[in-house]
Amino acid sequence: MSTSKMPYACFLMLAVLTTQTWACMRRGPQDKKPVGDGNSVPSLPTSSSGVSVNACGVCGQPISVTIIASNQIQEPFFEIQTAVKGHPQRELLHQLEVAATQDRRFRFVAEHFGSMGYMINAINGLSASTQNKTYWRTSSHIHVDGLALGISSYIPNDMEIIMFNFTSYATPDNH
Ligand code: B12
Repeated sequence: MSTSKMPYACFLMLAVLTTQTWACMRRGPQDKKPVGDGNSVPSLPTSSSGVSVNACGVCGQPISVTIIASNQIQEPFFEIQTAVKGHPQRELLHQLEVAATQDRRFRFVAEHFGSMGYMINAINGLSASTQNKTYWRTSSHIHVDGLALGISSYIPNDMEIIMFNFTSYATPDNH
């Protein structure tokens, strides 16, 4: 290499080294850091492939919802309630996960059905039954006739009261 080209080559090498060092500084600490504190929208972490992703997926402003699960049709009857406060607005499934973490009675079992996502099969140990024609009907104080979407698709509004009522569909109107 001619001596006249040496400064350009040195400058290029310096630029490459500096960029790589910055990239390492950006990626190193964040890859190990837990994402968010559960109460706030997390900052953009970096995935293992180096692409910036929002760990929360599609989510909005913090909202509060009340979740009630009620069984009044077979013993032992119960009604449980919890307030999920200040979590990002997103699909009901996520609010339900928080409810289950806050209160063990909200532990639930769900089955996945392709593009419709999850259907709730059991809450607080009480399972739906095809034999008895029972299921966990979902509704809210806004949608009193029942949610038209499942828990993987429905996005609650702030201050919405979501209800899971253990219901019989033995009578045709109860879907
Ligand atoms: C029968 C039926 C039910 C029965 C299923 C039990 C049974 N053993 O029959 C019961 C009454 C339990 C039910 C419940 C609900 N259902 Co329903 N159901 C149907 C219906 C009429 C037929 C499904 C079927 O038998 N397909 C044929 C079989 C061979 O296919 P399959 O994949 O095995 O069917 C299963 C799934 O569809 C699943 N399933 C039924 N409903 C739902 C709802 C969701 C969100 C999921 C993930 C799965 C699921 O149960 C079926 C039997 O195992 C469809 C409408 C339709 N024509 O498809 C609505 C339908 C699937 N249901 C619907 C809804 C909204 C609900 C509820 C959320 C209603 C509510 N507000 O509570 C709840 C689920 C709540 C929960 N616990 O999570 C919507 C789903 C819309 C969407 N894209 O999310 C549909 C498309 C009706 C509609 N047009 O609004 N449902």
